[in-house]
Amino acid sequence: MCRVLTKRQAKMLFGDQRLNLTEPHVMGVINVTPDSFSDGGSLFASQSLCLDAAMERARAMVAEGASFLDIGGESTRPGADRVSVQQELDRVIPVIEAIRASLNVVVSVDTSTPEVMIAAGKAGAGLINDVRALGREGALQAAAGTQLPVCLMHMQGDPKTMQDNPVYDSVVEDVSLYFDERIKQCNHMGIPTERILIDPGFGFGKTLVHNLQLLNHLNLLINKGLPVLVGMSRKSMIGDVLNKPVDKRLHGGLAVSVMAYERGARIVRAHDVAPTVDALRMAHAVMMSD
Ligand code: 8Y4
Repeated sequence: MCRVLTKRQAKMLFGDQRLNLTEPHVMGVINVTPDSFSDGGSLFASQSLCLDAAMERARAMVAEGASFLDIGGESTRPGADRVSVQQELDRVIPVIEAIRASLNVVVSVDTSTPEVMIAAGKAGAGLINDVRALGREGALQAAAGTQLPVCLMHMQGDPKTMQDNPVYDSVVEDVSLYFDERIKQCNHMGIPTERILIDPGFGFGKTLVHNLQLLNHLNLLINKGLPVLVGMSRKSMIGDVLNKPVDKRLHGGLAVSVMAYERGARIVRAHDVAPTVDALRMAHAVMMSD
């Protein structure tokens, strides 16, 4: 059998929940940003967070088989409004608390803000998901203090300008070397490798070709022996190949999610939980046979 994670790495503790990472897991996306373009801000009523709507979506995603729910209060969309720390806390913390009070799921907090990481940890989050890979001032220390696992995502540049002509020598090699550096920094600041997941960051400072190469050669990141998370759901890499708008990208997203799983990714971040769970369960059944 070809293992992508050692036996010790196969089980990972997310707060108080232990997950078996030899099996595929789906992370459902719950945006609590009024400018979110994936849900048209439907979780909001006049700028103020509608907790009931967020909880309804959370319950549905858990029923559909999500292992994680990713709660984000700061949009990374180019040109999105900057939110204050207090605003991000106000959006995200009540949702984390409500999910923890009523649902059996790992709460992932999608944040780059040290204060939010700390508050989310206290509210019961089980994973810190940072698209800036703990790059903000104080983020490494804050994440280390929570004792939670962290997902380090690769991004070239910043959300405002990252898609203006991104260039790499070799995108796969560059991303791989970036993680080696970040993992060293994390270890130095008290985050052990056993608590780190990595994510190539599809669409974050990458052209279509960069995204396709990263997926095709995902093995090179898998080889580091750390759990790999991927997020391609509804992204432009699907839209650009299929020439379809954001609401018609599900089937393309399922195809690339299965490809990522087959190459060794174990957590798939997705908006459409039920179909993604089915696709990965089917792929898993095939891969377990011999
Ligand atoms: C339609 C809907 C088109 C959403 C694009 C998008 C990732 C992530 C995001 C990812 C990890 C997004 C927070 C971008 N993407 N975290 N976050 N990995 N770990 N765009 O790929 O969903 S937000």
